[in-house]
Amino acid sequence: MFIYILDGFIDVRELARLFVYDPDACEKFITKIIDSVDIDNSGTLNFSEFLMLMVKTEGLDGVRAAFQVKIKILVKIEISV
Ligand SMILES: [Ca+2]
Repeated sequence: MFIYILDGFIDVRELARLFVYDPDACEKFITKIIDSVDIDNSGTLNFSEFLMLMVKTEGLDGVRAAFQVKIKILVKIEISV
């Protein structure tokens, strides 16, 4: 599999295309991401490690916003029951 980088950059679509044609590359990429926050070296993410990953990728404000949306959904579900 070859990727032709004409402009010197890889965008999301090109990276996604690589992963469609090369699932092993996708798995290696995701493994590196998980390993970067897998503190107990379990190969899986517990909730604390997942939060660290979210903070790394979304920042504290992004995590806060994600949980606020979740809380609003839960409140709506609870009110509607
Ligand atoms: Ca872990």
